[in-house]
Amino acid sequence: MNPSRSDGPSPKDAGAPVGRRLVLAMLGLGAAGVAAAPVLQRALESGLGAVADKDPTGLTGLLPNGGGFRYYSVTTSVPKRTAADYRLTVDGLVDHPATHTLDSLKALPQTRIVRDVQCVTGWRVPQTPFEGVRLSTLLDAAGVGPGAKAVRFTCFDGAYSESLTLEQARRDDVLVALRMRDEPLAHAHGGPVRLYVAPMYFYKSAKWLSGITVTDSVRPGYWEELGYDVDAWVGRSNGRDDAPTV
Ligand SMILES: Nc1nc2c(c(=O)[nH]1)N[C@H]1C(S)=C(S)[C@@H](COP(=O)(O)O)O[C@H]1N2
Ligand SMILES: [Mo]
Repeated sequence: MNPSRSDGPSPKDAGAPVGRRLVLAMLGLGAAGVAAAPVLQRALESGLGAVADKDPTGLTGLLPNGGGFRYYSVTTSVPKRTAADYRLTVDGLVDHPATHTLDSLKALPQTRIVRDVQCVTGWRVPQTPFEGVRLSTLLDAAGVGPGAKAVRFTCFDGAYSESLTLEQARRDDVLVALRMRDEPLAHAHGGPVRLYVAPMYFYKSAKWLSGITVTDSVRPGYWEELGYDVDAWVGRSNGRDDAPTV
């Protein structure tokens, strides 16, 4: 890990220099980033949390998340949801609003996709399997109403949000994912259920998914309010070839 490199996801990284210095100092104490990660995690959950709440510094992106992934959360802590208490609501401009449980999602047809994961800050994890229910399946079951143009996603971290146009949301490679790397989706990766938008930068893949709302226009998501592109296609240069060429 190179602590001098600023690879947090936020355009507002410069906003909290004290917090960043403190964390970089802590990272320097560990023999490696991996050793420092629990220290950083504890700091984020206690004192430093005041600085990192909503993580405007992108500090959580310095945390390794295994297998080449970085851990991202815009909140300092996220509640755990199990099969017993997980719920996913589908509402908005639909004929049949629905509430899904983990078991009801598991009972639907599952699709497995293996693609590269690409964070907009530069890191990339090749050929990562994700598996779950096509978002289009849930939208069709709910019956998308007239005037619907977009889909908004909300999360049980209480802060993150994302959006897609209806056309994007209906793509075959957009999943409500229950599994990653052929295992149940771990909490750190947004489990038990996250969105997985294969052809776009990973910030589109909202973790800890709790709400799908069909809307009449695209409402920019959390990072998009802070300057990220709403249309987050990963370019052909990154080895994907199915994004629109417009
Ligand atoms: N709820 C939520 N989802 C999120 C984020 C987040 O901060 N909160 N960060 C996004 C970004 S920028 C990335 S790169 C990935 C990171 O996923 P990972 O923690 O599984 O590596 O989650 C995306 N989804
Ligand atoms: Mo990211």
